[in-house]
Amino acid sequence: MMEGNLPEDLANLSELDEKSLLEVLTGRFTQNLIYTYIGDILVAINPFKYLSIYEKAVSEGYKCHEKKSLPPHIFAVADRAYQSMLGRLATGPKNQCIVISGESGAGKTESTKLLLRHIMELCKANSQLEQQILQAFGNAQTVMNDNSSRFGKYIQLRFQNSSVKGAKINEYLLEKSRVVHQDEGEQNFHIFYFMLAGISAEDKEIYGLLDPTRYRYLNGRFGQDDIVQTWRVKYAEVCNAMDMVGFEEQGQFGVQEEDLLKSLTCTTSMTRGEAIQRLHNQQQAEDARDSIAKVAYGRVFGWIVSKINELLAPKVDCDVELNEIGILDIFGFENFAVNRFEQLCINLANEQLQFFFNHHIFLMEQKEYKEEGITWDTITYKDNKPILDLFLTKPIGILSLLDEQSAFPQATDRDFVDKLNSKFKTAPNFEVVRNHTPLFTIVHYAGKVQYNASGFLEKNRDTIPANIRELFINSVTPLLSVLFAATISRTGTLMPRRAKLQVADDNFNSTRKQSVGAQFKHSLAVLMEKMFAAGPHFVRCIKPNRSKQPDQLDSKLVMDQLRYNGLMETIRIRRDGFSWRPTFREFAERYNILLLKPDLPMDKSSCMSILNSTELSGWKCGSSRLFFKYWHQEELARLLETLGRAALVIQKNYRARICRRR
Ligand code: AD9
Ligand code: MG
Repeated sequence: MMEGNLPEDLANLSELDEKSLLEVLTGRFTQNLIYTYIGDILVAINPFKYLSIYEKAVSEGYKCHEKKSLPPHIFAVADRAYQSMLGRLATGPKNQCIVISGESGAGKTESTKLLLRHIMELCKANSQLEQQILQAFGNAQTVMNDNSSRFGKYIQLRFQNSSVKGAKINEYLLEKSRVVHQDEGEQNFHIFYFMLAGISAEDKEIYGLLDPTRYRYLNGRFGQDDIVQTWRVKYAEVCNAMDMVGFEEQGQFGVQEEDLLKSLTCTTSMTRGEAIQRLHNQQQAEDARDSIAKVAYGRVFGWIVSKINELLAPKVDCDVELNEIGILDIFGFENFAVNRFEQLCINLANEQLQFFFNHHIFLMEQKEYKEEGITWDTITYKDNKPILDLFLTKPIGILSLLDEQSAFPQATDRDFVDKLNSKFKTAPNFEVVRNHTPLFTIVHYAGKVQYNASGFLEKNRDTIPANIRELFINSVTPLLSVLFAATISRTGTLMPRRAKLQVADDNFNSTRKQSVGAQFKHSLAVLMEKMFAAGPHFVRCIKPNRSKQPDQLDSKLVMDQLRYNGLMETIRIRRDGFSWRPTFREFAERYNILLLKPDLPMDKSSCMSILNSTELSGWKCGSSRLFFKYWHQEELARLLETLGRAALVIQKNYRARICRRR
């Protein structure tokens, strides 16, 4: 379908160059057509304004529809994932994953919400409440996005046949440091502002809360009246959502004042069985204060996620087979004035996603053309594997070197950067920065980022001083006590703390655990394994301008994103390539019904008979599998449907005849 001369599917562009690509996207954007396909991939440009395309009447249309019959839409992606999970569309795995990528502020979280909403409508369930709670605690205003996700999440929706039975949320790497420090133009997590604006005078008294401008963690700043009013409403909404979801009031967070004071002002260390207390200097006391705040917030967030997971857990017999649609919404690629350990992890996650995309779209596909003897002009793409290796290779990747340095109590961030410089000075994606501050640069797929390594070792270790842990365990607030006596597993459930290794260090009496980098690397690997086993759907979000304004498209900014996303190459491969490649067996099993011969052998000749009985053209045959364009799937689905309808008519007529005879 065409809108003027603006194709809805870029794979139909007759002239393929950057200029015409940009022209089409810009033209569509100015007409509020923010969605465009590249074959089965959806490109979404953030409109930064309300559009009526999400209203109920519209979403109704995108239920079990054929892709070509309606304009491109995020609802169509949801519908496609759902139909694929039910095995209605094509051969392939039942489990599906929807991967949403794009830089910070490009619209990933909004897309996630819309996908969830539509899938819930498709299976006639409802639930957006969990999202509201998580966003209040896990999102914050940054210079790039007023509602930036400061954690990554993979939402797994679990289905029994066509109905949703439950869900599970995996969270990744909450940016805890934001609790105690925010750079210029940034804020703390939303919940602090909502709470201070919305809490009743009575509760304020009970919790001993002060005037918001007196809090160092809010940089002594609060909002103007109108925004405070919005926060007040949000607070009521979050409280309401928590009630509805089933959170019980947990009472006041409380620890013994005297113990708190002690853990803030001195370290206790064990030397030859004797407890020795040493007074902190001011810096140490401030660090202790910050680490208490970070650790408490992190634990509470983990607890909220685990609580939500308990509430959302599927309530089915354990032998029931559940299928899954996963939606991945992580923090987008970031490049700030100062980039810290958090940015390094965030950008690594984005590298991993880009690799996942490349692997599916370019690598696998072209490998199969070669193996199966299909004539093909190779499309080159920007392979980011070397950057991933730079981070992840053992034992000399950036994360391994960081762990190595973190294990030395005396090592400094400078030592870490010196190590990087000496190992990677000739690596193509690494640049040495000669500076007094420990800086280094990585050339990411999405651009160069300079990192400031100050604080890297500490953040990677993320140790809780033992006296602080004790303090929380002895807390009079049952929740805090439970959170610190137990540990929250990576899957989000509370587990008893495993045997710990006590570090007998005179200065730092703490428990040793896996580093943050190692944990993150592990959870990324688990996630990737899950995603590689599922049928993927891609949404590529594009940010039209940096000023978060509607109706403005900065051509250079958009072009940069199209380039580093590899969208030109994607269009080429979707235009010329074959994105659906079932084996002979997979194809014959599913479509032999078209010949009305269910007992056909599952081989090449049966496939040929089936295909020759249709009017499908443009497909190819390899040595063990067939090669189809993305739209062939829908044509075949339509043939099956016509056949199904015909069968129903025959059945009905047959029954009517029998009845008449009786
Ligand atoms: V980050 O990596 O979490 O910092 P996201 O998640 O990519 O980022 P987000 O979805 O939060 O970005 O979008 C940023 C803002 O753009 C939202 O708060 C909305 O104000 C706006 N937005 C995004 N998508 C839409 C949309 N489809 N319609 C209207 C939108 N506004
Ligand atoms: Mg987000």
